[in-house]
Amino acid sequence: MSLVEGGFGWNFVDGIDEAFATHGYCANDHWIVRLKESFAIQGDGIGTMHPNSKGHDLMGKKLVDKIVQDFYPGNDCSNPRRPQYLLADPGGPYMVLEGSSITLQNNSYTPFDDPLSYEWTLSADLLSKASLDNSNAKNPVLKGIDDATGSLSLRVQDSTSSNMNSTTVTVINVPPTVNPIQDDLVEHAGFFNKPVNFTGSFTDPGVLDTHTFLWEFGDGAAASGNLPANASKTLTSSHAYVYAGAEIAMYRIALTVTDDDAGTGRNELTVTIRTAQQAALELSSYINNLPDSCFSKKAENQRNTLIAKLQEVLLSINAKRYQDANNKLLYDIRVKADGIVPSEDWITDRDAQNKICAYIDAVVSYLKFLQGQA
Ligand SMILES: [Ca+2]
Ligand SMILES: [Ca+2]
Repeated sequence: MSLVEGGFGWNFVDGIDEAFATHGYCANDHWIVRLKESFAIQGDGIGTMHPNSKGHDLMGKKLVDKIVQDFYPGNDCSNPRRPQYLLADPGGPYMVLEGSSITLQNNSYTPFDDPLSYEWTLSADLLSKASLDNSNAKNPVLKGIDDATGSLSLRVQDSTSSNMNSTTVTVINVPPTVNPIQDDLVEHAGFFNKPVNFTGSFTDPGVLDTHTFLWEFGDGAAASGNLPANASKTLTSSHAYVYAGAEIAMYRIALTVTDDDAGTGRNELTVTIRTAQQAALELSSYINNLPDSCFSKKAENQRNTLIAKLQEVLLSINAKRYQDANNKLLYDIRVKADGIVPSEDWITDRDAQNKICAYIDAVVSYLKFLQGQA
C-alpha cells in the first residue's frame, strides 16, 4: 500500500505495524483480542483477532496525526491544505467607489502542474456601471463607473477541465465635492444693490451622474438648476443685496450640489455688504490706525489731512455728488498712496498702499454704479 501512496489521493499511515510487532496475540502486553477473551466476554469466538482497546487507541492516534498533517501541512492550522481539484475562486465580495479601481484577487487553484486560463464576466446589472481592463487576465483591474450591484463570475480552465464561481460587486456612489466659493469683491466686502458675482465649482468621480445645484444667498433668495452628466462643473451666479436700512450687513452664501444618487456636497462663504459711506468710514479708520512708520514724513499731519479729505468724500456721497467723491478719491487721495511717483506718496508702506488702492478702486467702481443708476 505504501507504494501507491499519493495516487488517487490515498495516504499511507505508517508506524502501526511496527507498534503491533511487540504486542501480538501471544505477547504479555497484547493489543489483539484473544480467543479466550472472546469466550469470556461474549460467550463465543466471533470477533477474535481484532485489535483490543489498546490497539484501537494506537491506530486512532496514528490516523488522527496523519489526517491533521494532510489537512494542515506542517500542523499549521491557519494554512489548510489546498483542494485536490480545479477550483475557480474569484475572491470578493468587492466594493469599489465610482471613479476608483481595484485589482481583483484570484485564488483559483489546480493541484496539477497545469497552466490555467481565466475568463471574468460581469453580470448585466453592471453593464456600463463597472468595467474590467482585461477579462482574461489573472488579476484584472475592476473600475467603478456608477453605483450598482451585480455579480462577477470567474471561469478557469486547465488542460482537462473547467470550473466557475461567482462573487458580488458593489459600486458605491461618491457624493460631489464643492470647492470654496469665490466672489469678485475686495476682502469679501461688497455694496448694497450692486450685484456680487459668485463662482463655484465641484467635482464628482461619477462620470455618469447628473446633478442639481442650489445657490442660497443668505437673504432668503436662492437660485437652482439641473446639470446633465457632461455639463461644466463650474457654476456662476450673481446676486444684489437690497439696502434695508442698515449701513452694514453680513450674509452667508451656500452652494449645494446633489447628484442623482442623493449624494450631496456643500460649501459656504460669508460676505459683508455695506453702503459707500460705511466703506469710506472703514478706509478712514484704517488710515487712522496706521503706525507712523507707514507715512513718508510728519505722520500726524499726513494722517489727519487724509482723514479730512475722506470726510469731504463722505459729504459728497451723502449729497449724491458721486463724480466729486470719485475725483477726490482718485486724484487727491489715491495718488498719495499708489507708489507710481514715490516722491508724491504720503503713505509709503507697500502693504498699506495695496490695501488703500484696492479699497478706493472698489468704492470708485461702486460710485460709478450709483451714478449709472441715478
Ligand atoms: Ca453615481
Ligand atoms: Ca456621484
